Amino acid sequence: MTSGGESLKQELEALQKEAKHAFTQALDLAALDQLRVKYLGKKGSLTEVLKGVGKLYPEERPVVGRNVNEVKDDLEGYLEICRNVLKDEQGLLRVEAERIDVTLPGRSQMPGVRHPVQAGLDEMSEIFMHMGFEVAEGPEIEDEFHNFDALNIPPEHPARAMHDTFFIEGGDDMLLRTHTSPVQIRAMLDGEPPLAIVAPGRVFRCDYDVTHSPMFHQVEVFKVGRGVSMAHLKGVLHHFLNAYFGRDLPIRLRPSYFPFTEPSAEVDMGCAICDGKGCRVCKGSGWVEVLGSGMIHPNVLKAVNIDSEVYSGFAFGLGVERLVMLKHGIPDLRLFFENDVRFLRRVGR
Ligand code: 2U9
Repeated sequence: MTSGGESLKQELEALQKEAKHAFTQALDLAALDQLRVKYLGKKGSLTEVLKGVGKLYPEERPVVGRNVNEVKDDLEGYLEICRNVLKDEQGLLRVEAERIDVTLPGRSQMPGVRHPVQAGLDEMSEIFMHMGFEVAEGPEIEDEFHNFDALNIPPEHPARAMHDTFFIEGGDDMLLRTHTSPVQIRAMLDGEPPLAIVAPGRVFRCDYDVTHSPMFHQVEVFKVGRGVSMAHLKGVLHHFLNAYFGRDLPIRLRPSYFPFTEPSAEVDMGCAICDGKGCRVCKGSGWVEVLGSGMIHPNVLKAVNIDSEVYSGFAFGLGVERLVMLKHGIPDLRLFFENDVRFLRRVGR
């Protein structure tokens, strides 16, 4: 072999050694690929060597040319091995980085609770549903007929004054319902007696002090049928209050007046806080007022086309916040609307 062929061979060997060493030093696949381009690419070192082959004597060319191809094959094989090693390494690094410690304690969930008022509404509705009452709901924006006229509330009644009721501006006779009674009116207009309905929901009045909120919740109940009497009213009330307060507390009815019932009665319950002995809540009397009730006024039945000579009905209404306060000993109505989670969690469910 001529000195030209010999030196090309040596150059080739040096290149092979250098490239292999460089391949093993590559830290990642991208770096390795750059080295592939540098040594084996179209403009790479090996191509440069190949150019030198053309300058050799013709008889030397095939030998050295074969040498070049052998080195190329060898380097490509070596490159593949280095590539696989890097791939394995990176896989292991990823597994390591993404390792999950299954022995760590889980992140605790903080499930919410129903708002105490909603819990009260649901509990109360459920008790009436067990007694066979059907739940009915209606619009919170009402007209004067369903909210007042049909309920025998005359135009001069103070509840109809601007400062007692939220009227809708430009709404022509529309207002935020002041009680859930319009739901009962709609139920009686839609159905035929016998009817037994419980109407839970949100109501609005222009009232704001320690014991009144402009928005509060009511549950109203009525039953209309043949021969419905005050005895049925008292029986239902007694069962309801026992079930809600979870114990047998006495009740008493005191004569009262509401436009939509005649006769009307306010209902007192033996004080659940002191068991009737007398305390701050019952102002020493042993009794607390819990709701209003009565027999549905004949004028109300007339307004919904029910013949009061054939049918009669009882009705009562209660303030949900007030009853929830009595049951849980909550001292201030405003706690319901401040949304302090410590309060909500204690009383809500
Ligand atoms: C119809 C006929 C009669 C429902 C009644 C009361 C008495 C009553 C108050 C309790 C506390 C309202 O939330 S509160 O301020 N309710 O005193 N409610 S009788 O009488 C009706 C309802 C519907 C058709």
